[in-house]
Amino acid sequence: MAMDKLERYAEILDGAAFHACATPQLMHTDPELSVADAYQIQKLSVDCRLARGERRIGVKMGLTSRAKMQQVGVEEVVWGRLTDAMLIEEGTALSFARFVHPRVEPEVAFLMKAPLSGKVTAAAALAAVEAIAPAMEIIDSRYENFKFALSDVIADNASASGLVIGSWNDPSMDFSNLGVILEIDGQVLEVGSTAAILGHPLRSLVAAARLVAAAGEDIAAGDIVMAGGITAAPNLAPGQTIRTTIQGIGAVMFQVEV
Ligand code: OOG
Ligand code: MG
Repeated sequence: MAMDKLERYAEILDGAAFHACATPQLMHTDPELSVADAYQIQKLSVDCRLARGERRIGVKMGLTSRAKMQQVGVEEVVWGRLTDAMLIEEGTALSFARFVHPRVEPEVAFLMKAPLSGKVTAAAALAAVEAIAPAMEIIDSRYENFKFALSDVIADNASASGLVIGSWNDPSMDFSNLGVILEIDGQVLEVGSTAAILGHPLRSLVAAARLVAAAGEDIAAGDIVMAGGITAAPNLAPGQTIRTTIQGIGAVMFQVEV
């Protein structure tokens, strides 16, 4: 696809995120939009954020669990880019107005102490991890009705919008199969296990190293890597208090302003 068209799509998606205003799916006008073009659009749209002064802080993996794939009807693992503007301080109240139609996902976050790139083993991936934390991602598709196909969601930076990270833990514990609870206003809405993430959250990190390298970039020391949603993602609404608890590694919470 010609560069000017990729740039135009990137600007449309960046504008939709910036103004919290939904836009039609790219694949409605361009049914042939390839995955490679979609990742180019993603990069160009995140470049718009960087040009406004945002800083890259890591990457997110998406659609790494059955529950997530089934919820959105896309059966491929995807990745996206995270910036500091997406970071939400634990325990803070966030304004609903900055989102189009946000959803929340219980996740595991990795903090990297060494770079990771290309085809790596799970042991090598683990050796590059400084710490793991319970986390939540706020996803907010920029497409109307939260509907998209594979290339759409890739171009839209895998719906990346916000992330909240709890306390960091030593990664030497076995975190392959920890119980996960997502509560909204004290009611348990979703339960799951870290094993829902490709069988083991480390597999998501292995996949991240490969996919990010394929795009000519690296996971760096100090980066955050979000491993992907463990359960289906419920809708957020004003006034809610959201908490995710992961067995053995702690809890993380935030509120949505009334
Ligand atoms: C795509 C992003 C999915 C995850 O953790 O699976 C994702 C979406 O559902 O909008 O972030
Ligand atoms: Mg996610």
